[in-house]
Amino acid sequence: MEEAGWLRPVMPRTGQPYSVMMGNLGELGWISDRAGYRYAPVHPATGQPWPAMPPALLEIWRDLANCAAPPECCLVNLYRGNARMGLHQDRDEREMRAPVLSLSLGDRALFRVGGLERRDPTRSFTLSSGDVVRMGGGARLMFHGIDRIIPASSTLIPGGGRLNLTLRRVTPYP
Ligand code: MD3
Ligand code: FE
Repeated sequence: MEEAGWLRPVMPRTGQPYSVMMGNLGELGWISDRAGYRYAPVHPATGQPWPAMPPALLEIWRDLANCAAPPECCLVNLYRGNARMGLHQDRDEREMRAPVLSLSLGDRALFRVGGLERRDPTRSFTLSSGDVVRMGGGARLMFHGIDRIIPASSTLIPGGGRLNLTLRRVTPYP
């Protein structure tokens, strides 16, 4: 993951930094800057392509995604300390028939899922190391977020924290 080039993106317009560090693997990486959110084939700071998608991740997608096309992006989020992710939808992908598959590693997280509207009621779950979440079909556009990480709840990651790997298909397939 070192080559994935950790960056702490900033939010569109405000330039407010995220508390999560991000990196990408695969053909396309998800990035956020003052101009907006988008998928880009190269790292914004270095201009270099993202590292290739590891075969092990393609295999997990093949086994669990139930999708006719391979993923193009693995967004890697690193949560340390008080990092969190506000309630949002994943809607920058152009292929909404494909699910989003998320793998959790390291410290446990309090995960919140709502409905298709921001104001819908939410439910909370704990995500533990090794958990895989598949959001497809009617769940693909549900609002979701990470309220907090439970510190030192795993020893998997050197230095502590939580890694979330999110596999996504971005471009339409036939
Ligand atoms: C529910 N990541 O990168 S993963 C993200 O743990 C993101 O880092 C969180 O939300 C994390 O966009 C949550 C679980 C997840 C991923 C995608 C979803 C839940 C989802 C898409 C729709 C609904
Ligand atoms: Fe998300």
